[in-house]
Amino acid sequence: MPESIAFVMCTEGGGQLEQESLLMVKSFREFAGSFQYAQIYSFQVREGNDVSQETIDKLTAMDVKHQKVVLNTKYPNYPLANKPLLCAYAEQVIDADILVFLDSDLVFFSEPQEFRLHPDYDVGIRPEHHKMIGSKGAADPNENYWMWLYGIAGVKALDRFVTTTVDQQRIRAFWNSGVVAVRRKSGIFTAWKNTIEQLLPEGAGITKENWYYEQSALSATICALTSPERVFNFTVGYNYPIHSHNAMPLTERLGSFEEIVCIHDHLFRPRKERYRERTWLKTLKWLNSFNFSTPKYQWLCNYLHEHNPKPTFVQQTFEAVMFSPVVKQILMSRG
Ligand SMILES: [Mn+2]
Repeated sequence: MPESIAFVMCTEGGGQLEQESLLMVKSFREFAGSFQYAQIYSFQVREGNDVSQETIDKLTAMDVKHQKVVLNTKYPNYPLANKPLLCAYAEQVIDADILVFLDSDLVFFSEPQEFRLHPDYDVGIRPEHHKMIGSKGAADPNENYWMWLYGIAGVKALDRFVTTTVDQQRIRAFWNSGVVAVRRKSGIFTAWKNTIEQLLPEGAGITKENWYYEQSALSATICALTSPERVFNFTVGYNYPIHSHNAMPLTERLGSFEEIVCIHDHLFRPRKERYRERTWLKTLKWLNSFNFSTPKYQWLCNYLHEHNPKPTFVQQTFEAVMFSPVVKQILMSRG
């Protein structure tokens, strides 16, 4: 019998997350092939920022089971804790062999076959895109943090490294938590919760220092619970950092949405300067060596056009200049 698989996501109101969740699910139901009808669970895990009834109705219409379960009581001002707390809960209550956590800011374009983890693997994941707080080893300024974290998570073997997908740095295993598949019985999600609860003092708010705790805690937890050969590295089309497409080495770059399984980016995030071009349009218009004429590219553009405010006159004028072939050429060649 094939192993059962369920998908888990987090939805909150009060920002872009609702819109992101709706697009993610819409694209999943449209393009995820044999997973198209798979069970998707959405949770709101903090008080406040309730998901609107309109969004709940839309999620329900797409066969998503949405629930409010207040799990994040210790860190009401640290939204990133939602993820490990929710994943641990899902691991306890959802009866499936494989659980896949999906960030809301993903868009799917084809069947994510690699989510069906081979029995040889306990977890499927992608390396982080950029080094950021990562450590290259003993001489790295971030090394102290990782040694402290390893002590908390119980990491014994210190020889686990990955190469970041965009800036290509060899660093201590640091994976991106936007797309994570786990074999439920391995207990990785529950252990992740334990790690973050030891790392983060109750009541902590988000700071520059603790911004990556959630993701590094997952990485250390995976290192503590698995041997290297039990971790499956998803191929490049998974969790594709579309905003960094132009900065990626050619070996990691893909040329169209037809080749990509899912992209990862905040396409609904507004720019601070509202008179400037729209974020999503800039992301999608400036992709180097990318096929803009495929049906999937059109599908995404149409969806975003429809679900974003109409451009103001100033934006429209600005965009006409920014995205004109000549200006685009000049700006893109400067990176
Ligand atoms: Mn994300």
